[in-house]
Formats: sequence, structure tokens, C-alpha cells
Amino acid sequence: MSLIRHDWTVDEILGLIERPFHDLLADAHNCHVERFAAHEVEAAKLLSIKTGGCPEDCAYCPQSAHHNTGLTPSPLMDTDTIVTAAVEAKAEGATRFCMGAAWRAPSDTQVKSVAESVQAVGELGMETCVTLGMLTSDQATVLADAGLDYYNHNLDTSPDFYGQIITTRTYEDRLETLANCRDAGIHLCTGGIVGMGETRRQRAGLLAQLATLDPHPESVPINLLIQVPGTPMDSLPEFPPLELVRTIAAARLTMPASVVRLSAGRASMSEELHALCFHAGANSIFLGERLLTASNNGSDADHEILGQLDTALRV
Ligand code: SAM
Ligand code: DTB
Ligand code: SF4
Repeated sequence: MSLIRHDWTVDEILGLIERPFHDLLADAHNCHVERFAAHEVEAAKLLSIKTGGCPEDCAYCPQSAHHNTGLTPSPLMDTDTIVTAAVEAKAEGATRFCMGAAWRAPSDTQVKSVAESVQAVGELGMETCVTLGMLTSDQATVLADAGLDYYNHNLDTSPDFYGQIITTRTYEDRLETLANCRDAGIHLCTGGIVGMGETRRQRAGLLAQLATLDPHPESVPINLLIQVPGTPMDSLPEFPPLELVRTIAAARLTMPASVVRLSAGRASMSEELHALCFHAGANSIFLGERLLTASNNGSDADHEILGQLDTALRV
């Protein structure tokens, strides 16, 4: 059984990413099947509960008020509307419901309102996840008391590339929010984005940050940048698909017990790329036509792909 380690270095992870492709994939797959069923993926469903108008300047994000992406902002949804969407998500096969808000940091009143929704969604028998921006420890406790299972807060990239992507909040701020959630007893969902022009070493740098958290994040989303017109990242070169596979394999090998989610960007991925990512250790997806604001693969395409791979949604 592969060891759970928290002392990974950037060089060591870069060495993994650069291994001969088939050796890397074989090791990652063997590591995957030690702890997970190879023919099963977790299904989560996203809902944007507060959309757009965000004061942060994240260069990739269609919801930042700094970019003109033509998005119509909308205020925080009420609990009834959220629960209706969660009931639908459950019927589609999702076991986790993830609620996302385009905030830099919520107010205590906003956290209280989201906590009510978390409790109501939890009562449906679904796992709950929210992503609301920076949280204080008191706010994390309010959400934990409402039964929140996961908090999603991505590190996004390596510390040395981060400043080129976001200037309105620091890497340290992000680590502090993660620590506040961990201390409140909430599981962590944290990962990043590939395809933003980072180097291989910087992808290794992101994984090194995640894999030296102790304990490891329970859930690690790997997003492929969706290039949204109107953001400063709307005309970058296409990310080489096999680099995504290498990144997922390295995530699997460095965090053997974590669920690795093939997150944003699946709508532009071929069946073959999906297959390689699952083989390399990805075992979670977002279901449905929409992520927060961007398009997702859609259930027909997903049924087709999962069927061909003899893979089922985890129930
Ligand atoms: N505002 C909160 C925050 O940033 O912490 C929560 C919502 S934010 C949209 C959640 C995550 O979505 C970001 O951290 C980023 O990793 C991912 N994301 C946003 N736009 C993306 C894009 N165009 N392509 C890929 N991932 C994206
Ligand atoms: C994560 O890592 N990816 C999801 C979720 N966590 C919140 C969000 C992807 C957002 C893609 C762009 C959009 O839909 O606006
Ligand atoms: Fe705001 Fe989150 Fe988008 Fe950054 S990623 S602009 S914090 S919604």
C-alpha cells in the first residue's frame, strides 16, 4: 500500500510529472486501485447561489467585476430555491451538492443564510459543499454547526505564479481560510487550475502545496482553464491534453487517499482524454450542463463516456 506522506518537495513532484508516460500512468493507476474502486466515480452538482460582480481580480474568472464577460449578476438565492435545485441534482445521481458564491469574503449575515441552506440540503441526505471566498474561524464554525461536509477553496496555482493571476488576495489568505475550515472540523476540497500559462515546475509547485497539507485535502479538484471571452485569459495557447493526464497522475501518487476531481473544462475534452484521466486516478466529476456560469459536459455525453468505460456513478 502506498504511503501517505506530507513531506513532498517540488523537485520530487516534478520528477514524477516528467517520468516516462506509461510508467507514470501504470504507477498512478496501481496507486488508485489500492484505495478506490477503479470503475466508480463520485458525482457532485454545482449551483451558483450568488453570481457575478465579485470584487476580486482573479484573471481566469468570468464572475470578476474587473472583467467584462457579459454576465448578469444575481443576488443570493433563498433556501427554497436552493433546495429545489438540490432535489433535482439528487434525482440526476449527484451525491454531493456544491453551492458557490462570487464573494471575496461573506458577511456574518450571508454565512447565516448559507448555513440554513446547508442544513436543508444535508437533510435531503446529500453531502454538502460550499465555496464562499475567505472565511473567519467563527464563520467556519457556524457552517460546521449546520452540518457542512466540505469547504471548497482552491490554491489555484503555485505560490510563485499566483501573483500573475490574482492581486487582491494573497496565497497566505487562502491557506488561512483552509486552516480555519480544518480547525472547525470541515473536510477540505482544494485544488487548482492548469492551462493558465504556468510551467511544469509550477504545476508541481501547486501539488507540493496540496500534498504537504496534513492531513491531505479529502477532495482535490483539478480544473482545466475555461478560456472565457472578456477575461484576460481568453486567448492562451491550448493546454496539451497529456499534461493534464500527467498532472492528475501526480496528484493521485502524492495524495493516494484523496478524491481527485476532473473539474472544469470537461466540455472541451474528448472521450479518450476522459478515459486517460480516470485511468490516471481521477475519480470525481461535476454532473450536468452547467458548472457555476460556464458550460459542462452534460448528462448525455457523460452517460456515453462512463458507459464505454464500464464506470458507474458512486451511490
Ligand atoms: N469566490 C469563491 C472563491 O474564489 O473562493 C468561490 C467561487 S470560485 C468561482 C471557485 C473556483 O472556480 C476558483 O477558485 C477557480 O479555481 C475555479 N474557476 C473559476 N473560473 C474558472 C475558469 N474559467 N476555468 C477553470 N476554473 C475556474
Ligand atoms: C472547483 O474547483 N471548480 C468549480 C468549483 N470548484 C466551485 C468551479 C469551476 C468554475 C468554472 C467557471 C464557471 O462556471 O464560472
Ligand atoms: Fe471572485 Fe471567486 Fe471568481 Fe475570484 S474566483 S473573481 S473570488 S468568484
